[in-house]
Amino acid sequence: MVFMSKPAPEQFSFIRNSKPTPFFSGIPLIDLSKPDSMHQLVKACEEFGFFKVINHGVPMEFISKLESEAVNFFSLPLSEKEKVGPPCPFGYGNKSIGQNGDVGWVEYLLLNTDQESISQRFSSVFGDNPEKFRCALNDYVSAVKRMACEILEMMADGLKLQQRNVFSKLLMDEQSDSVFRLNHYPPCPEIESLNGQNKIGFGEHTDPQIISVLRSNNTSGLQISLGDGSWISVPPDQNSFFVNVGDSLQVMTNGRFKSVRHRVLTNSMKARVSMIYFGGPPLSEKIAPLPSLMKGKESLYKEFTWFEYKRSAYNSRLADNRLVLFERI
Ligand code: GA4
Repeated sequence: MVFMSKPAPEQFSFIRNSKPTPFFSGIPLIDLSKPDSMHQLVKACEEFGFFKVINHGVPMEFISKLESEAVNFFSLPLSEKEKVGPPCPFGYGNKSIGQNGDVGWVEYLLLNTDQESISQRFSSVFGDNPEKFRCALNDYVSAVKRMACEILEMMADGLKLQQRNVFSKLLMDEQSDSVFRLNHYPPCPEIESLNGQNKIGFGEHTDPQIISVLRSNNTSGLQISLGDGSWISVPPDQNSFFVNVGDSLQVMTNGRFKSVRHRVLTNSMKARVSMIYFGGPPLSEKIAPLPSLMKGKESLYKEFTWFEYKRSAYNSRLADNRLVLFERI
């Protein structure tokens, strides 16, 4: 049983949707066991900034252990969960997203990927065995990070970059500013009574980091924007991962890869649980288009450090276009 206090309905956004958006069958599928999929990977990042990954090498055991830890946590009474909130910047959050007034039909845990801080802060809610949660998180994050680095290296190969670790080294750096997020979207039964309008679980946005790797249970909800105002629903697949290009990778590729706008709609029947690794660079890292990708073209962006971009992003509203401030006019 999950406890969420009833929110005021007028706080939430709705999507006018007389017919449910059909599932889109054209989402690029990348088989990591095939080295030649690097070209498909580049095409997917150019066209959608989004793709699905199979044969990913992350043990199913790691995935199910962390999922069950997450489900246990979200099943605790609200008062218990709030002991590890608010998420400033890490911890439990409920409906409120970020610091600037965004809300969604979601509760979540935001964590840094530095394992030390986790065990101390979470011992109160993980009872006599906070180690179990810490281990599940550590196994999962290490395996997903490895996969993210492999994908980034395949991208570099596909882009014919000399240094195949040009992107992955930013995640591998000890100072990498990566974030991990566990989301729980409780079923939202009011859906029926709102004339076909869906309540927003997590509002539309792009991710500021380099790459995001998402795994969810088999409940639908994720949608990606095609950039022309239309949204497509991503069929859930609990055995695969979904990968997004983030704003920083869009900048490093001088706009060739697209940071995809995405959102999550609520489901009337089933809870959705997702876990997302956001791979970010060290705070002091300078982010700018790679010279070899400019091919005589002008840089579309001003150079910035990840610290500067992150500060600006965290001062923005979820749906804002955060890169505009860093575009060259
Ligand atoms: C989007 C990607 C990640 O979930 C996140 C989010 C962060 C938060 O939830 O605190 C932000 C959002 C995300 C971008 C704009 C700001 C900051 C909420 C928000 C309104 C953890 C991140 O790094 O940026």
